[in-house]
Amino acid sequence: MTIGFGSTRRKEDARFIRGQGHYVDDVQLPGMLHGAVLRSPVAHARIVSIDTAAALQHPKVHAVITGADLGEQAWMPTMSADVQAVLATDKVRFQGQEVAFVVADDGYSARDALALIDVEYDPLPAVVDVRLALEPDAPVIRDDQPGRIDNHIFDWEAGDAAATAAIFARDDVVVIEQEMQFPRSHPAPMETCGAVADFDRVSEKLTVWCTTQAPHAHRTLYSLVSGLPEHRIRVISPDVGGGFGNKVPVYPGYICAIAAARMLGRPVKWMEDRSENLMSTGFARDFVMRGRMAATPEGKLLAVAVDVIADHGAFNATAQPSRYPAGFFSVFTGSYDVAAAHCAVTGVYTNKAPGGVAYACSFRIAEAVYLVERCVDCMAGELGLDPVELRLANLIRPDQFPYESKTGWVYDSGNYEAALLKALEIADYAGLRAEQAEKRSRGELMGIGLSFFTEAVGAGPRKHMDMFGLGMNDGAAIRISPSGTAQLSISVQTQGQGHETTFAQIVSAELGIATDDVDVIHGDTDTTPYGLGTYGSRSTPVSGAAAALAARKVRDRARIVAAAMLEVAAEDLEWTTGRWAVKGDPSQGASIAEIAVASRGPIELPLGIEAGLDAEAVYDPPNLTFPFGAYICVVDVDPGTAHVKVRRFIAVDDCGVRINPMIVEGQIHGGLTDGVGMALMEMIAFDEDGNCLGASLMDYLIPTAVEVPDWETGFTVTPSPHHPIGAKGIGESATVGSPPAIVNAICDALGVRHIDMPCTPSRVWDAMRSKGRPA
Ligand code: MCN
Ligand code: CUM
Repeated sequence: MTIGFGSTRRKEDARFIRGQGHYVDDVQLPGMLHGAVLRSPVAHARIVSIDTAAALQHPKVHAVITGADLGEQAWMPTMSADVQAVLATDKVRFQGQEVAFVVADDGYSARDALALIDVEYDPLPAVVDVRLALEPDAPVIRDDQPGRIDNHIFDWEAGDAAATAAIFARDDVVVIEQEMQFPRSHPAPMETCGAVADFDRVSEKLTVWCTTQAPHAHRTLYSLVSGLPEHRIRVISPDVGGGFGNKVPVYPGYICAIAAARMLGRPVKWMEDRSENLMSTGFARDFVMRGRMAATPEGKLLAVAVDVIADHGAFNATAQPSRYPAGFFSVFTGSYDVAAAHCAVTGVYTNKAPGGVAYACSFRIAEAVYLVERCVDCMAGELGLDPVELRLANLIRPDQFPYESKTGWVYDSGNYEAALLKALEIADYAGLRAEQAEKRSRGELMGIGLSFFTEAVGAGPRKHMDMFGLGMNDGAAIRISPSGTAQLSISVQTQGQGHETTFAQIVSAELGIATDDVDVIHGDTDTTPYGLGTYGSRSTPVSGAAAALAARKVRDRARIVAAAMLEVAAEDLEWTTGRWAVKGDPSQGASIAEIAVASRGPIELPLGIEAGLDAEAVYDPPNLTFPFGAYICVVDVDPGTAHVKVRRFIAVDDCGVRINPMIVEGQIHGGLTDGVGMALMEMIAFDEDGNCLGASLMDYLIPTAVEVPDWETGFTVTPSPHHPIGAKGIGESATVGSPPAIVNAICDALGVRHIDMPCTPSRVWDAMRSKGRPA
């Protein structure tokens, strides 16, 4: 029996390792039909006509739905104040865009019938390069918007432009400038996206099983799109085979399944295949950044500035809740105490799939950390300082917390130097530099790279964010059975993070009952309290806080009941894990289980006290939590093939109080692996006509166990001062923090200033050639 925090085994694995997980594609309903999406083969074209007659003749086809059939519902609102086509009516705007939806008896027939739909396209030139998209003669992609004459979406800035410019203008500062790209990448979860929609014509209730990280938020959007009242929509997110941000947005396929189920009066299932997922669903990153940094010649960082061109694809469907069009990018001053900072971000339409935040990004912090950590290394090179030395001299000091950044974020707590020193010690940094010097003398290319990151997770305070005007609070409800076991329902949705275990541990720690005696209910809007879902590593910071607060309410109620049981005043009782006992006489007391039965049993409860111990809480976060970490990467570059081997990777993370250190470790291992993918191999590439070149996992490479080292991890614990249990999020830290460490290591190995991700052998080869290698 285990109680409270610690590395207990994951409850959910009992079903997963037996193959008993239950995913959307496992849902089978009587009379269920199957849908398939016809997608555009071209990136940009006017639709002249769509002829569905032959497809409708297919003996197993029940319906062929086009944008015209959807009427007003052919467009849906996005989370970034834009609209997105559910099914294209006027034009197609990216390769893979949804054009029609076929419903048939089975999935094979539905896909066969797609080939029978005859669409006449009038091709238009495609806009692929985001830098050319703003040229005056660029074709206008979003001519559905009245009066639009270009591809510009937004300009957004943060920080103090004048103060920053004044520092750059000083003649006693050293300035570096570096252009860099964070390429378009893909979360590529194991399970692709899909939905089963079922509409009961009698009760007018819609049930949607769907691959979503945010069931309640999706319900709100389905209500907006379908016109059905929210209480008549039930969204069930069963087991989800990985999300990584891919399953935050609402996709046209979901809406089509819902529309078809309502039209036909039968359940409709839609599951996309791997290529569809890679071509059309929410991408990540795609930032072209020009960073500048100013420092004194002695190495005091003074200012950082960045201009960004953000490629948002054909619709601005960035699924993030902040009031800022570039999400949390304005944390780009990172972990350093600078005097001034400024960023300017321009969002642009191109003929590519929509998206923008996904892949464990913390809403653009991945881009922000990459920018600042690459700039710090460029500056170290410029000043002739060791990158460790420059960082140690400029990290925010422990006595500066809570620290207000130059762009207005208030970092809750931190002890940065301790984390960095710990990483240096695990790595034996001095030893590594000695080894490198020796290898260099033999012509071997070994590199050592550092990064230090600060994350901002737990969206979030109303000051900075909302979703469709809804504040980002999350509920938790606890029901205590008469025998003292508990069911906790939560609004967030696990996709592999282990919530069934860690949320049970939170209740267990608060009430002193065994983790096995707490079951977690999630992923069903009919049985869980409202809340906005799992992304931006917000489950622990927000929903975890709600669970702890609900448990504390249970404890408070238990105290009153215990006082009645023991015939003492409530104030005379004290809590020792699991029990209310009389102060000074611990033998006189009652456990939660004893109190639970008494609360429904024969004793007389004080006036106004309800039977049972059930309680609910809603948590409205006063601030984000700011986890951080220090990473060190060691690479060897093969001088003959330019292949990069990540030989060692040391990660010291601080996410405050850790509920389940084993799960935290697992999150870090996964995130570091993502980082290797992004740094070395992942990129969604397009040819000049806008054809997606990475529509299969043969072309879009993701890392495997072969490409990654045995991770070496360490930790420090700096609790969050405002979180009920002092925990900060961890789910995205390693993905956000690791890419710059790897690129910094490669640059260090080659002696070059910069190389863009992904650092493929051909790019590394070119960089080697620029340094006169091979000799
Ligand atoms: N945890 C803990 N102690 C802490 C912080 C977290 O024990 N101090 C535990 C949590 O209780 C939870 C897990 O670690 O079980 C991750 O918690 P948290 O940091 O709150 O993140 P979320 O649960 O909100 O997960 C979201 C995050 C995001 S945004 C992406 S993207 C990502 C990630 O999680 N997607 C994942 N990790 C993933 N891991 C898996 N297996 N699959 C995904 O799709
Ligand atoms: Cu940015 S990917 Mo996660 O927030 O689901």
